[in-house]
Amino acid sequence: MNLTVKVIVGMALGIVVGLAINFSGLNSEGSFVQEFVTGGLFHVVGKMFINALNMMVVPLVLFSLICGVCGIGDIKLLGKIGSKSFGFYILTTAVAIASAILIAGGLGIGEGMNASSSTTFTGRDAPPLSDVLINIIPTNPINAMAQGEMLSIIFFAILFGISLLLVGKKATKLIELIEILNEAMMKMVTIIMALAPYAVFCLLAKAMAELGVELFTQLIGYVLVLAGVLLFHLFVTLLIFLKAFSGLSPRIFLKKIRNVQVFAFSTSSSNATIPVTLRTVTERMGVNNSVASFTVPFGATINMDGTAIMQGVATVFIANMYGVELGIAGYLTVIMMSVLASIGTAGVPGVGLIMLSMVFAQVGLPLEGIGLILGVDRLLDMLRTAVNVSGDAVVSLVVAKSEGKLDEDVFNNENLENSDT
Ligand code: DAS
Repeated sequence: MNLTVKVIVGMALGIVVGLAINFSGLNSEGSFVQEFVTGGLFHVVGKMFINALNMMVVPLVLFSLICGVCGIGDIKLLGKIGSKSFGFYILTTAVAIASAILIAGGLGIGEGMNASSSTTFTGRDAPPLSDVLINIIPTNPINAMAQGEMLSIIFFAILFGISLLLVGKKATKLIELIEILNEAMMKMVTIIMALAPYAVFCLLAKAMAELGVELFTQLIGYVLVLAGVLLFHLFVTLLIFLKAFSGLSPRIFLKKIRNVQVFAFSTSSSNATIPVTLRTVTERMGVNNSVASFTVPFGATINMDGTAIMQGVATVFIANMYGVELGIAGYLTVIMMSVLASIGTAGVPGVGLIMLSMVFAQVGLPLEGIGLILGVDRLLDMLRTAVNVSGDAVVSLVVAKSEGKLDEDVFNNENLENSDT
């Protein structure tokens, strides 16, 4: 049984057991069930899993980002193609998360639950944006890593990666070592995510026992709003962006990108989809390999519109659930953190959730809130990964067109089948 199915089973069992405990009244304050089951076993297992996710944030971002920057290969590549694709990737991700926060905030998902009344979490005020910007540059990078100050870690990792590129050939061995460390971190994520079904069961059973059927309906609202914003970004925002910046046909794009989206959906991994994305944008869409060979792997590392959308919707949902008032400054911090988090997020299953704990920590939201959405995250990871890779393909087309490296006859040839299909 693959992990996705196991997580769905864990989620379903957790909901059923939690609601049964809630309806039976067994979870009353001081009862055996409340003391040793929901507040005991389920709380401990769930908390240990959330800690394990949080444990991965610093090493994953540090090594993934240094590898992403060093993967550029040649500092000169950071020239026109590099800066254009970086700019477009950041733009689409920022638009993605801003639309997510506006739509989710406008719909008020998670409001009225006041989960903090049955738990001990209280949000802390988000730091002023000026402090956030000043603290991007760490006075002590090691201390920043020890304290989990992610903006400082991201700044240091990008600067360190660029510095390694400037060192040149002498740095090859160190870059190879960091690539190995990055691969080890992703294997560690895979090990941790293998425990997700059990953690999902415990976290959802505890939450449902405490908050009852209303949490269930709130979770359905979260899933529907998140799926809606993801589809809005995929079929509206990205297509408007494609038409506006390249003049290419959105209809033909959607027809040709479908096999890539299906592969990304089934693997939940942008990295695993790179070969399929590369073949599709070059063979079926006419992007010259000199552009695609940079923009596609670069996008798989730093561009995650779907992940940023999840982080925006989840932040609104959990802030409302726990009655934490983030305010404009708080949400601007969330937008910046999510854009930066998506830069530091490797394209493997479940990392978006790990980065979410970084966003929550930055604005003072309770990490335990992740436990409420963990159960449905695996399913949503499939959809948001399909959105991530679609964004990579759109920016590859826009950059290739602007560089005169797009064969439009190939793009417009609707009969061109791909070796993948
Ligand atoms: N599954 C990640 C990817 O490969 C995205 C995520 O976890 O949010 O893009």
